[in-house]
Amino acid sequence: MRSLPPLSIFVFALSLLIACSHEQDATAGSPGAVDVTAAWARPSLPPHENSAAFFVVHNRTDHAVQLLGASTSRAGVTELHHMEMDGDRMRMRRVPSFTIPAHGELVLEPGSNHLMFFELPAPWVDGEKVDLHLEFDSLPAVDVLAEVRPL
Ligand SMILES: [Cu+2]
Repeated sequence: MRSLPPLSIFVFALSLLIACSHEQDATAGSPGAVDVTAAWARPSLPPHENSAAFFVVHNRTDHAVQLLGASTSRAGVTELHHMEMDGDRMRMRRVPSFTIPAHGELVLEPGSNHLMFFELPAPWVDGEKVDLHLEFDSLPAVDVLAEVRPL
């Protein structure tokens, strides 16, 4: 039986390392029961500096999952918001959680569900990335990076 030459062991180890670091690609979220994709945020707007973030949560489990809360190092306050038409006005309200159905997805997008940020220590500008920490009821938290771009 032939043993592997050291180089191929090295290449194999390297490919494992690359696979692992790829899985930790923050913009794609952690692989597993819940995936977060397409995360982005709008630039903050003066004079009341605030912002909003949007993404899609995919639930790969057999049970409904609740998104209970979120935070970022870039804002003092993060809230879950829902926006809807009230007559001819758009109205925004805070909600305690979002539900991601079993084998379903939750879409956060402008004019609907979103994360809302207040008390920003510095403006959020086009092209930078903002860290988001998402907490779920029955699963480990997920960290993603949201790219800031215009609405
Ligand atoms: Cu809002």
